[in-house]
Amino acid sequence: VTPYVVGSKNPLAVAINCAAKAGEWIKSRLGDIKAVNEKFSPQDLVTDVDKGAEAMIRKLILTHFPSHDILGEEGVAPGAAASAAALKEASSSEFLWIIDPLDGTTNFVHSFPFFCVSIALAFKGEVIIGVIYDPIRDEMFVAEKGKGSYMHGHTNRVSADARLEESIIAVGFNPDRQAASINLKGITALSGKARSLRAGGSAALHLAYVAAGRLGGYYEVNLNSWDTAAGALMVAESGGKVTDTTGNPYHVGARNLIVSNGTIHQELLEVIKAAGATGN
Ligand code: 2AM
Ligand code: CA
Ligand code: CA
Ligand code: CA
Repeated sequence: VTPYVVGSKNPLAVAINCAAKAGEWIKSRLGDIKAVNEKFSPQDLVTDVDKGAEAMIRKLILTHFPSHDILGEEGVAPGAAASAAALKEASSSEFLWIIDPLDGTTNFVHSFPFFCVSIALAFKGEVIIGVIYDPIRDEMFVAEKGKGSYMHGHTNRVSADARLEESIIAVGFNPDRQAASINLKGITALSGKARSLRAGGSAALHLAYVAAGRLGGYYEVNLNSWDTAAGALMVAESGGKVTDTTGNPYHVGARNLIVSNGTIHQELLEVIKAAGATGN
């Protein structure tokens, strides 16, 4: 018996249902945003759709699991980082849902079709379920600890790229100014080494794409747990590797990540270290 199945309620079904419902609603609001606000800067936006999607997901989760805790991006003070300490504080029960109702808000605001809903469930601090839904392509990426990673019935496997020079690596243009300059150093170093780089603007979707073998890896500093929790499990369950930028194993409080198919992981770590772009 899996420890997280409470009575007849299945948290994976709830996670998928939440992601599908929120995703469909987000898609219906594309080009119909009522309010766009800047959190700290013109690079850091929040809309009524981010808030509405989070409210929808919270309500659905609590209907099924009233005793569970929920950490969502729009439920914390703007700029508050989901550090390991903050996560511990947010979680008084054994179950903590970690949600990003809309990852890729800037894309959504500009009708650039690359954004997703990310929902993870952690049990005693360890992520056991991860769901990432792209409503534009109707792609539902699902991972369960120890049981694999799937997309619409297909098992996800990371890419077979043998070397960094055969890989497409995703990177991020983080809205935080200090983080952006560190990321740029990493990006510069990677640009000569990888086959090509992509910056899609959604951390969670980058992780799902590494899990699905569409990207060889992903590097970004200054992420939050709601960006990474679902996707990190997904990459691991697809046979890939997720560490912090210095090579330590992933945990939900990790802010600076290197993610890969496993084979090219050491190469990525070395490039980022040599560039002084670990962010640590
Ligand atoms: P968001 O769309 O949920 O805000 C873009 O490079 C990525 O950075 C997105 O996943 C985006 O998530 C995230 N992001 C946006 N603002 C951020 C911030 N202030 N700090 C860290 N990450 C952020
Ligand atoms: Ca945001
Ligand atoms: Ca995010
Ligand atoms: Ca978000």
